[in-house]
Amino acid sequence: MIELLTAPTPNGWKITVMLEECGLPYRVKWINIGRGEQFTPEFLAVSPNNRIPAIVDHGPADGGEAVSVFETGAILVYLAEKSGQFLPTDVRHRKAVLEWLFWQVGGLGPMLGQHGHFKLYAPDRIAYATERYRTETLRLYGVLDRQLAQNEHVAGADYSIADMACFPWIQTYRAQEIDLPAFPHLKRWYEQVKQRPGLRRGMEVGRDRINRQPQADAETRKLLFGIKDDVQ
Ligand SMILES: N[C@@H](CCC(=O)N[C@@H](CS)C(=O)NCC(=O)O)C(=O)O
Repeated sequence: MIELLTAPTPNGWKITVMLEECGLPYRVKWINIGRGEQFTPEFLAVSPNNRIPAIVDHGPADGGEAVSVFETGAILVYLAEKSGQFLPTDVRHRKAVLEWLFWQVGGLGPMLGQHGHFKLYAPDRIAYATERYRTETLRLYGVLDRQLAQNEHVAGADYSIADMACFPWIQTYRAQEIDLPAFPHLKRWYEQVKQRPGLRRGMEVGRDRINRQPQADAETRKLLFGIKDDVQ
């Protein structure tokens, strides 16, 4: 059994999508990041970077004691290897999936995260920061659009953990005020993979728990954004 420590956010949904797609049994332990549960010693023992998601595999392949994994890229690779799905084993296709997976965790996620932060949550509107991250977001959309003009899926012909890493972030396009139809190949892919039953189930996990206004609460602002309201 896989124990998933998570919250309903794009990074969390990468893993619920993979767990639904690959069919490994799992149970969810919710971590309320707006209340600081990512800083408890129990959570830090499995996720020392105090970020969700993380997993604990209580039935690892070697039959030994439970294995914990943090960082979505590492979790996706771990689950792909455990289930034997969504990460090809031949050298060329495997390296393509890893390239796009690392591109997502090192670029698409962090840049869209910063764009969303300055656009939606920052206490002051800082035009330079918003514009800088918007420009980078649009550049990354363009990179993905060109890749999907040549390939059915993010890392080539087959659906893989690279698609699962990208989808929950692209799904934020409305909040980020990105014109998806301006990226026709990306839009084609988005509409196509959105039909997958496993992906749909994974994206539904925790929907009723979403905090749509994290900036509205002083304690959450302090915990998530480091904003201390008493300091000017
Ligand atoms: N690089 C990390 C990013 C994870 C991440 O940023 N998680 C956010 C939620 S989407 C989080 O846990 N935030 C809690 C905090 O900032 O204290 C990964 O890919 O796992």
